[in-house]
Amino acid sequence: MGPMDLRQGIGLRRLGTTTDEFQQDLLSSLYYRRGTTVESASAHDAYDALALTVRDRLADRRARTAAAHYASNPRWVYYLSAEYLLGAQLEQNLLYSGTGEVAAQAVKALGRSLQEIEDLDVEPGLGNGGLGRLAACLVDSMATRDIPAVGYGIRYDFGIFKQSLENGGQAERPDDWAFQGNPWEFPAPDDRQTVGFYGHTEPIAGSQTRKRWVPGEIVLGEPSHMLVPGYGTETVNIVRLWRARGSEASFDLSRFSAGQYAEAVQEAVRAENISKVLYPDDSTELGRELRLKQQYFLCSCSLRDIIRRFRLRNSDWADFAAKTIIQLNDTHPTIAIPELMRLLVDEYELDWDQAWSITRRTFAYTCHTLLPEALETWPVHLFERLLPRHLEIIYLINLLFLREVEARFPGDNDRLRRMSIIGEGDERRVRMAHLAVVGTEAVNGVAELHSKLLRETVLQDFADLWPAKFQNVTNGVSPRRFVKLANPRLADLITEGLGDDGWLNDLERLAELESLADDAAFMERWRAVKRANKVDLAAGDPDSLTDVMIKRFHEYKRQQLKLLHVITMYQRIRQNPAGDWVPRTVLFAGKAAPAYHAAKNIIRLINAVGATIAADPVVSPYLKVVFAENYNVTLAERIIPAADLSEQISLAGKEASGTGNMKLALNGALTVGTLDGANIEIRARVGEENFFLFGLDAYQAAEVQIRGYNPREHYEWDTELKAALDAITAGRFDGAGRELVDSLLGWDEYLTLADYRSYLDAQEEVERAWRDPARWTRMSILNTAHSGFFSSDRTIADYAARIWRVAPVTVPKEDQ
Ligand code: GL4
Repeated sequence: MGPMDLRQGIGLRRLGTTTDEFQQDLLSSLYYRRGTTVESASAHDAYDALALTVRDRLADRRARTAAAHYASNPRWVYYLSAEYLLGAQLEQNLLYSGTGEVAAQAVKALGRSLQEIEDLDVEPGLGNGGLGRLAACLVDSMATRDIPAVGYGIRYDFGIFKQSLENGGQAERPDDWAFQGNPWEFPAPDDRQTVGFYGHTEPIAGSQTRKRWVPGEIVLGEPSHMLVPGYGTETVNIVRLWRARGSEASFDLSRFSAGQYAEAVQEAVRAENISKVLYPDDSTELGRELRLKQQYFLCSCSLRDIIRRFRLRNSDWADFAAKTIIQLNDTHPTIAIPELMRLLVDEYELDWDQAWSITRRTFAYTCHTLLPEALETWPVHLFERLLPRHLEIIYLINLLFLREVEARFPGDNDRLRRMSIIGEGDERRVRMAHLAVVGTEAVNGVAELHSKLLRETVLQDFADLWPAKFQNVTNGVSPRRFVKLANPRLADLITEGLGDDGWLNDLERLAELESLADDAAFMERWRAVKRANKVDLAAGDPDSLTDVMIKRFHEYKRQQLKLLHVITMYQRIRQNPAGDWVPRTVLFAGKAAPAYHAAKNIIRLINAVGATIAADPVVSPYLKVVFAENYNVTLAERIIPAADLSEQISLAGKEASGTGNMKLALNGALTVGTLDGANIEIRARVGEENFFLFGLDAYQAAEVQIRGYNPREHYEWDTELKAALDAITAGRFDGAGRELVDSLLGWDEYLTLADYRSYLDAQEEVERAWRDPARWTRMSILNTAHSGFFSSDRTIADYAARIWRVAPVTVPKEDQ
């Protein structure tokens, strides 16, 4: 039986493609799977019935994909990530299954509009920010590029918290995202895994390297998967998410019978806490024990699943690395390296050298940061207690590794100390980034500058030792989600301009728009699209310059710099109300980690400044500050199409890449930015005349810090800067922001004041361009035209060719 016969082989009918057939299936889903009728169906019944009906349209492609992959026994890509920000599923799956139009007709039978039903879609917020959304774009592009792949992650009960404003400050509520159930998910209890924690190790007679680990706690990992369809292809891959459960033995029936109800379930509760909640920190590391438990839980479950899958088709461990590549999304899943060693050596009885050779060829590591506070380290004593066997394995890996270093650089003890996997400070700590570099075949940064700085700074010693191991793979974004779904008006205009929609999976074709950048009729329509998107967003006057800064709140990203600009604009307008001011709507959105007080203070100040301006009849006609609550993928999809100006103003050398910068440029926003992360590559492609550059570059910034930076000099010298800071200190904005001023004048870690004047100059250039609509529109079209490189399809092509060395596997069509 060929793969195309899967359904016929078991006598199943094919699902119809007409509206009538779709409607029949929809009503059938409602009746048989939701167990209700049209008359009594709730809105959620309608949502679920539609979701199931759409999901069914992908199930056959999934079955054919699995069969084709199985038959070709390829090298599989396993993406290990603690975070996935998948975004809303219904609209995506309607698009990827080509059922959007029939569904819009068919739902009328339920007495509801498609829009109404889509509004019920809750996005699984299983990530913090850029890193989690990147994982989602990459799995989308792996499927689109026909790469056999599985994304592994954690099915957190609670995703990233819901943010609201209370008295101008951030308040957090838990995100019970699957409260209404999740129709997109297929539970697979048969593939459940058992994971150990704590306990001790025992020697095994006759073996030097093998040990028996006797865990003190046992937890079950139950997988479920969500479908990841490719666009314009048959492939449907999966993301497999693990949820922790107590074993049967974790329920203490005797205690329950004795009326000790809380005690009876305490062990089960402890187990289930592992996948209870996503840690809400982006680019910082708190070092909590439960976090390490989450990481190990993800890695142990996933590796056992990977091995199970390998053994379905293969019998020789010598083939493992040729059939398996495991990409580590940052250091969070690095514990997979000693875990694979443990499984191979202790459980499958391979000798150490063979196991190590397999392990090193199986893993690759992507680093997503340069910030020291984001580089994970764990106290040795914590490891010893939680994962005693893994610590022994890490010690042995380290010993052998340091011997290798010693052989290359004899007598260089300083180097040994710097490179060791164990850091010997006040407290001995396991350095996960070092372990990740030592245990992998390839290490990559996520933009040119970032990869270069990794080699020159944090990982310099490792780059000296293994220069060929270090690579760059510049990030990318999915044009399906961030243009087609988010910005249908622009997508239609592009398709019309190019003659077809082939650009959706061949994004470099956007370059063909260049010839339309001076076409008056096209330019007019381009402007009309942006305006209509602004009307939809309804954040401010659609004719004002919509200036957006949307990202996590972090001092290195410098929302405070944008805010100082806003305050200066406010003061200028007040001083000269009759001036010829460019009306602006400044829109901020983003979450701050709940324990990150400095970031939360910036949110508070933004809202206080916004309120002051709104209450000022002189300034408010020209300037409006909006804080959009609860930034997530769904909100990003509304804001990005409406943006005129994209704020990418991190201190150079701090933002590894950025991906919002790509999404905004792709949607025709112009960037004001520093020479940081992928901004550099965006500017090189869209042209320096179409990008507003300012600020110190990464090397200059480092030099300023080394020479000894005094922020007060800028304050004393720059009267506008002084006036802005003094206004905050004087309590002009409801008293908010004084801690910010103290930190800016005290040390200003991210050189905000040093870049202030250059930033304001760039903003004047922005206004000059804006006053000339033809010039602005041309620049906008050229930004879109030259952003094709930033498709995550290109990113995946790079990983596939240079890191994974895998080729696509074509899934046959149904009737081939
Ligand atoms: C991040 C980087 O901060 C961000 O620049 C990058 O675009 C993203 C994806 O590579 O990864 N690293 C961490 S940690 N969070 C991020 O968003």
